[in-house]
Amino acid sequence: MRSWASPDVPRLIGGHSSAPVRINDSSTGDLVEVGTGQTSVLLYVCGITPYDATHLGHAATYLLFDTLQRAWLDAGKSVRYVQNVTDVDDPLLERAAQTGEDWTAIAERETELFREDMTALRVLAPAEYVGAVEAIPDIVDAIVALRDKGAAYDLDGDIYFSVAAAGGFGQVGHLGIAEMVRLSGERGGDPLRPGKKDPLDCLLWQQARPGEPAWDSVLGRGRPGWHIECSAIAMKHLGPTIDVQGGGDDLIFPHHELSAAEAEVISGEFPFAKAYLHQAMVGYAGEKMSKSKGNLVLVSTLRAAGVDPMAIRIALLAHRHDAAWEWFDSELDPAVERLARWRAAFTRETGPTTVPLLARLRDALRNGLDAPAAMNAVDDWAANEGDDPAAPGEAAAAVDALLGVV
Ligand code: 5CA
Ligand code: ZN
Repeated sequence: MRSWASPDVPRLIGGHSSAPVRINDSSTGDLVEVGTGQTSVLLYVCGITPYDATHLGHAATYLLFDTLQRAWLDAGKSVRYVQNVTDVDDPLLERAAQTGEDWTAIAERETELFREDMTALRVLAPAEYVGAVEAIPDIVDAIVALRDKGAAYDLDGDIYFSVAAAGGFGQVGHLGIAEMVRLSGERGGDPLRPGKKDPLDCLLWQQARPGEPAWDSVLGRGRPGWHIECSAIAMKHLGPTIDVQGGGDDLIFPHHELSAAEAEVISGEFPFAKAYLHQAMVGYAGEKMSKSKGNLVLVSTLRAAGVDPMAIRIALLAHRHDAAWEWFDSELDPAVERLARWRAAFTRETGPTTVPLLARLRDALRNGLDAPAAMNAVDDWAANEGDDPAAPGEAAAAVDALLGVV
């Protein structure tokens, strides 16, 4: 699939030599170094299911991984970044059935709108942007590999992954069985289906159902399950193991747990990802912002109303990624004002030296991707006077490179 155009990232002086990049690894709860000692890092982030437009929760998630990449790039690493598009799945087909529209038309339209939103927000693009549909041959290969290893079984024509085959199952979310069963039922699984060997076993291949899209394969005619989509795409484009697997924290279980388990059985290597990074859920009007609940604030609506995408970016980055937060419409005005203050400071004749600013930006980002703390450093620099004529340009470049705001 076509990706979108990445913004340029200015190179800053002094980044490479200093401190490691640390993130909050959700699988251990620890602040862990990622990419230390490596010149190149591998990142897989779960993409959208394109049945509705990008809301601020999605945007917050993709901005988190944008911030991680900026921290890595500043540390002198090259990043190999892959993202998927779940362009065939139940929610998309259900939406098509409700509206009478063709499911492929919905997927194409909403994916294009997502690209436009990401471009406007200056989010770094994946090198490989891969749709589930185009990945079906790779997904089928992955399922065959699982079957060859005795980790898959047939149930009335559908093929299931057997969690019993995965020694590392449970190591992403560390949840109890009852909690996993509950979440699986809420998030696209079928724990109660009779005949499964374990309630947590998940669909790998669903045989063709009347009125649904299906593809011919050595597994019979059907369509892929959700978790194996991401395992197969990540392994095909990044290899058997990666540095960071990411998404919103609603994906920790079952999605990332099962994607990792499947990849680990296929490769024989544990863990699939050295670290897991998640964006806590963004709420609105008292509930998780979600396409299915319809309580949405869309990036495209704000853009159409004339809001500067950089103000949206600032408003979202003002929240830490590791605690759930709720969006209030009243947050936009202060973000617009903050952006104006920064821009005025970047276009001054002179300013205070940027040495402390760069140190604070790097310290904040390299220790848990603390964008709010990084933005406070910019506020402080902008509020001070100085006589360095190079400083405004240097500060603008630093804020562009590390926070993506211009
Ligand atoms: N296609 C799958 C992943 S393979 C999917 O979850 N798609 S999605 O469109 O539902 O979500 C896209 C990304 O946004 C996911 O990483 C998801 O965890 C994240 N996300 C969804 N809702 C929110 C929210 N309210 N706050 C923060 N992130 C969210
Ligand atoms: Zn995924």
